Amino acid sequence: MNTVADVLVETLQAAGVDTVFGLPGGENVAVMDALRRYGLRFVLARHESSAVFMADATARLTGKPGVCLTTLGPGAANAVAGVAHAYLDRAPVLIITAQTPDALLPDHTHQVLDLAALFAPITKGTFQVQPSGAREIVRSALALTTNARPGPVHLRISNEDAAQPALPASHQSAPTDQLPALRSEDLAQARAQLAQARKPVIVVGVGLEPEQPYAALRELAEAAQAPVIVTPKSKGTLADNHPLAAGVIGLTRTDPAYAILDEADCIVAVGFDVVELVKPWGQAAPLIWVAPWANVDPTLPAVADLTGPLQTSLHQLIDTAFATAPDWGAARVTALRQLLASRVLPASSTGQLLPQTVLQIVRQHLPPTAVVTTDVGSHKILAGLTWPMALPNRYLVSNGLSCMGFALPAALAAGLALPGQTILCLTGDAGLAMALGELGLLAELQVPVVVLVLRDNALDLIRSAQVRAGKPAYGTEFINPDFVRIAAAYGLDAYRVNNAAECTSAIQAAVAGMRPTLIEALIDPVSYPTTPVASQQ
Ligand SMILES: Cc1ncc(C[n+]2csc(CCOP(=O)(O)OP(=O)(O)O)c2C)c(N)n1
Ligand SMILES: [Mg+2]
Repeated sequence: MNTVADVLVETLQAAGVDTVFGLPGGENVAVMDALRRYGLRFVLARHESSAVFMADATARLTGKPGVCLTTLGPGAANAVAGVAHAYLDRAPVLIITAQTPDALLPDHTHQVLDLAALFAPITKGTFQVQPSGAREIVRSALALTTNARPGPVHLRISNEDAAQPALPASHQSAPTDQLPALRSEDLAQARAQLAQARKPVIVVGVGLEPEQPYAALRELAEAAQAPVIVTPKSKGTLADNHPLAAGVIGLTRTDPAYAILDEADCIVAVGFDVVELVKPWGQAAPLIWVAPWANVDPTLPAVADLTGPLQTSLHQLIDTAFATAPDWGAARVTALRQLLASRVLPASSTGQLLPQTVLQIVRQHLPPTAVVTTDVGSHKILAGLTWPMALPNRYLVSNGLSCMGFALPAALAAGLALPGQTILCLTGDAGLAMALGELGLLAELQVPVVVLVLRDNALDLIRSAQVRAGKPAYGTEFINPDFVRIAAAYGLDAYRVNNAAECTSAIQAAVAGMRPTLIEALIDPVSYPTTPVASQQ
């Protein structure tokens, strides 16, 4: 008879899961052995939150739920940042932890934490897997990760229960979110609003995955002549060289694309989630809500809620009789682009590379299909605002939570999900330090990840906040190790670059070699968009 562990793994396999990321403890032995026997790949992360980031990246790139595993108390606690990321970045991730057997409680307290309470605020649900109804609970937990607004779901299972024979359910299994149906009055209202708009704008967010209605979205934008504004997580939805691609919001309070959004007289929000914005949503223009989940948590004031599959809703809007002003659309986007192109970067006083120069050189040598992952800090804001994406769903970032330590594990998972694809992992020096152990996993996996660390010996974004507040830098500068020697010790190719020529040859070698490579770029952060301008200090 199949054990609970067998049933758990069979159910994952039936859902198309072939890889589990994690870091096991002694209480996971039965589940680990089932993973081995059923032939699932187990990827041993060096930190539990890395495993969750990897599960998220896998989910985004494969369209199937990502799965990770940790032990009880300490492993689960270490996974919290990752799970919180999955929660606020709307990632369909199943997190399986061990737990102390019920029979030992309450007298046994070693490593015992209330895991349901720990995960309740940062998951869509947390459930115990027991012999009775094991298959049903795993199946419905997996379904819950992707249902309506995606997010993480937690399963806990003791080693003792995992080794028991699985039994059919004697009780109702976990509920899934229900999606309200598209209402014809909302549709009519949306079309009427769009038909009278002179300056429509489409705002796109994280919710396009996994449905990927990119073509329908482009059709609607072109039919309406509506500029398309994306969030960091939806960069590339419309190729950045498309005449209607108006840029990104969600990085700073003054992202340039707000200039266009603020002029809109009708906003179509497609898979949009304000969790990505650093400032509260305050747009006065009438809003049409188009998403595969209900307009709740928080509810945006909307004239129409089109809730349901995106493709269906978008197609219903395309044949509206639009009345867009001739000087709107591509003309308005061109004007914004010209304004941004006319801005002059400050020069480096140290003679070091500007981050803009590094990114430009690296971009020139990367294949257009490359996946880009970024960490969190000044470098993320620069890349989010300026890195052009030609393809959708190739730009991975922690933005709802904005959690440091994301970029490297996400890049590793991308390397596994898309074999043979070059991956750029753009990270700050502090963010890399948080995930440094994963260089060991990179060396093991031998996926063609280029780790580009922008070394400024600072938590630059936080130091900038101090300077902007009129305070001196304090607790935000640090001494870095020699990243090149560390990478070399892991067996990776590694380069330090201090000028454009060195940067060019390093990225050329990394891309040609298709081997894991670290490039340490010594940069002057003076030109970051977040660096306070001297006259304003
Ligand atoms: C886990 C986590 N801790 C702290 C922060 C707050 N934080 C945001 S950016 C930043 C600085 C990151 O420094 P670095 O990785 O060097 O990037 P830089 O800003 O220098 O480009 C910090 C501490 C965070 N977002 N995530
Ligand atoms: Mg830094």
